[in-house]
Amino acid sequence: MTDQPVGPWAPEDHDAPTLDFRRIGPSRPPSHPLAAVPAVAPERTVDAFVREFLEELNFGEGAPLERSTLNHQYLALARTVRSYLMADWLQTAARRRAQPAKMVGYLSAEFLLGRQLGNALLNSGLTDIVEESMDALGLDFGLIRAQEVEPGLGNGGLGRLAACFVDSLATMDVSCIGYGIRYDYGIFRQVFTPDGRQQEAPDTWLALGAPWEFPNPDRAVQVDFGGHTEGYADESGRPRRRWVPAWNVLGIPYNYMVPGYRNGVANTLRLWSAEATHAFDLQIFNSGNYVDAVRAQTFAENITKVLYPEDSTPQGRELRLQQQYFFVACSIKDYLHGTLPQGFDLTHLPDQIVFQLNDTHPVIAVPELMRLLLDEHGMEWEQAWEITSRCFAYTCHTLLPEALEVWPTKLFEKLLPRHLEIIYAINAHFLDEVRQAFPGDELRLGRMSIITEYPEKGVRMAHLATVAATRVNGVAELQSRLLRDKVLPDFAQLWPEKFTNVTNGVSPRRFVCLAAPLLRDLITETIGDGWVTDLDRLRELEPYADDPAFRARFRAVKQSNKERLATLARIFTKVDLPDGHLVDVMVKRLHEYKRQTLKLLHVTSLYEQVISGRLPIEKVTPRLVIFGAKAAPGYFLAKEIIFLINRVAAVVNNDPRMQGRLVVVFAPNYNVTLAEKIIPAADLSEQISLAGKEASGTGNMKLALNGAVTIGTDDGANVEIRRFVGDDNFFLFGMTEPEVAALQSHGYVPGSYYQSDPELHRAIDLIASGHFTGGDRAAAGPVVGDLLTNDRFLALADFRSYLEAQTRVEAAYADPEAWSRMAILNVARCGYFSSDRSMRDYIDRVWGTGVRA
Ligand code: 26Q
Repeated sequence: MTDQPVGPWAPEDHDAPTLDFRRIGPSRPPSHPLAAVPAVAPERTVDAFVREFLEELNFGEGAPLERSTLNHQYLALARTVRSYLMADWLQTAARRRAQPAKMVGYLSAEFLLGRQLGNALLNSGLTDIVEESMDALGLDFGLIRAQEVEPGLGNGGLGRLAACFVDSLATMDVSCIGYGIRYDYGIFRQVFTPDGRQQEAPDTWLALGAPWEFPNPDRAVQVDFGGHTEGYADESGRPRRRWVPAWNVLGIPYNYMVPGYRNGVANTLRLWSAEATHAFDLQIFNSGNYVDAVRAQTFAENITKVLYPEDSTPQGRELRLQQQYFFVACSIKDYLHGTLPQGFDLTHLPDQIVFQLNDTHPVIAVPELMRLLLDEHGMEWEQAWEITSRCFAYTCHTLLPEALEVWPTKLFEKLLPRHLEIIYAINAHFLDEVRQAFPGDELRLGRMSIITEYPEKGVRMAHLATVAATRVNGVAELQSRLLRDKVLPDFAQLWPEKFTNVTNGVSPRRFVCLAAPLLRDLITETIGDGWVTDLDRLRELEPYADDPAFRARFRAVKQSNKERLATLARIFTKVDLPDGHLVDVMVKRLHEYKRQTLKLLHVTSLYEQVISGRLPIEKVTPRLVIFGAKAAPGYFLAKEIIFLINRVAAVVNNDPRMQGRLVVVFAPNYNVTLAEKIIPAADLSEQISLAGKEASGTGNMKLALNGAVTIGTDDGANVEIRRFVGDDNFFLFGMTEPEVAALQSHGYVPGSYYQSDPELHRAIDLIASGHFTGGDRAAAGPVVGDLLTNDRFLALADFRSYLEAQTRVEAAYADPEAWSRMAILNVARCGYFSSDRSMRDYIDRVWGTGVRA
């Protein structure tokens, strides 16, 4: 058995035991008085909390306090906190049932949640009680919370954005359910080999227990795959089509609470896990081939086994398409059968729900909803399309053409034959509309078609999404404009009103309150605490930028955050961070377009200038450069770049001529947990992608909100950050997007920059000489070779401008008062970048009337 389970069996082949899923309650009125008491949270006192905690520890974990492990303590604490949130969750659900409003179904293949305990404590306001309780029990709260392994169910920006958005919707009391995938293994754990190469280890986030999830096997959903389609005549003799699937799996929902910030609200995040259906059990007994049958079980469970670690370069893998259909089919069925009232008239569906498509990953939801309406509810095409085309909105997170998903039709044919038929029919109707709007324009039809013929026949998921969606949005102003004018211009001409922008945002709860409690306290002592849910109020800090006393306190906070990071680095990576250095941070996925190599060239150049005697070491601004980045395991060049950064770090850090004034650290396994430690310590934020390539960026927002000043290109949301903070408080460099386009249209020759800029020449030569690779020139070959002959993202063209901007940074940093002023103004002026504001924009521009904030 390779890629098909043993079988075949159709769903109707077996008699699954009939379970009774009706919500029936007690069979007669309860006589006990307690039955009439609604669920209330336990008392919010230390005594009550200690009692609840010990009960969880003793009777939940089976561990007496004095024999309990840290993990027992963590699990018991998590469950105790969870029980305090439970009343909010039940009440929110009951309230939403009683007063239905249009709901948001946020469909995302990734939710990069980060640790849950701190967030639950912050939002419920229980932090102090818990600290006191643990203290009273002689337990170390810091150690206990460090036990938690974050659910790394996402790659990077897109997954974290989904987590920030559901946080904001709960805080704003908007009715929302997040739908996604419960991967057994999230994003890989990154370790470095002794010579500095990335190695991937499995992320076993479930191994020590998952106290935040509520499995709900009695709400399992069946998902079909494969088989064929056929025509038949229905009772009234109308010709219809139906899907005869070959195999199926079960989707088990796992629910997570999404608490709002101190507002008594808890929404739901529902992640799906694949299990074998009962067909597999029968197979075990009937086939006589027990071993094959058990392997079939594994086959089903493979679907949600692992998160694909590629971000931005999708590969046409069958399992990935299975994942996408699996979670989307589960979610739509769950919504229609589990959330909508029984007997609901589906013609009104668009008044009840809007499914937000987080990139193209969940776009199969479109043909799936069509299939349900056509094949299972017997609707005619026009009516089904009328409904479907009002239920979806699509967010595009990229500008790289190679990042747009195209699925080979032969894969669709094999896995989802009925969906492919429906996609063809959607395309035929759509192309008719294009023909009417632009008669005789055959080329346009080819450009716009949902089906492409080259390099092989495939389904362009972004086109399908755009055709079906009521709104298509980019994630920052520049990207939304380029999306409209360069990526999907034909669609924008046909439907200009569909296209809009919603600039990304980040949760101030997680990235300020949780990550930087000292900054939170300083802000709150200065302007009150209203800013936490109304981030524009950070503006009230502006006058304090000119107050020397406030600046001194701000610097003290930064210094503590640096010391906290140093402590962590000492414990976990056995690295001693220097004290008093400018902390220069570049944390994000590793990708050529983000240009970690440009930063590497900067570091190399500084070092080269010192060791060749052209730059006196006393003139070098003491600087700690922190990198954090995972490379997709199959992305060769990205992994070579990591290796080279690590080699350069090893040499630079240990060269006595540098006197410790330039220190380079590559923090392994950058994730949300680490972001929360690194970002608050940053002075300088590196946002140096090639203009026109980074859709938005969100790390740029987190860093600015934490008082790091940006050195950046005119790209993504940097454009808006600079507009808000002002030119004086932002180090701009590099070509603009039109300049990039012009240079590329003339034929970019990286070698010419190497030849004409001596500083660049020397830096590259030093790397190429093998200086950093123990004399091994070949080890530096891939990166150097690519830069000199290809340099797809024009790092060499922006090098000079970048170096000059770094010189301006150094001059500015030499004046602590002026620097603090810039940093404070960054905090004060970045309130716009709250994900609460993003959510208001989605409500106003995308989700339309009915979604209530
Ligand atoms: C698709 C198909 C197959 C395998 C993997 C994928 C895949 C997975 C993840 C494709 C893309 C991603 C992630 C993309 C992403 O994180 N994009 C970033 O989204 C952020 C939030 O909008 C932006 O701020 C970033 O600019 C953008 O790069």
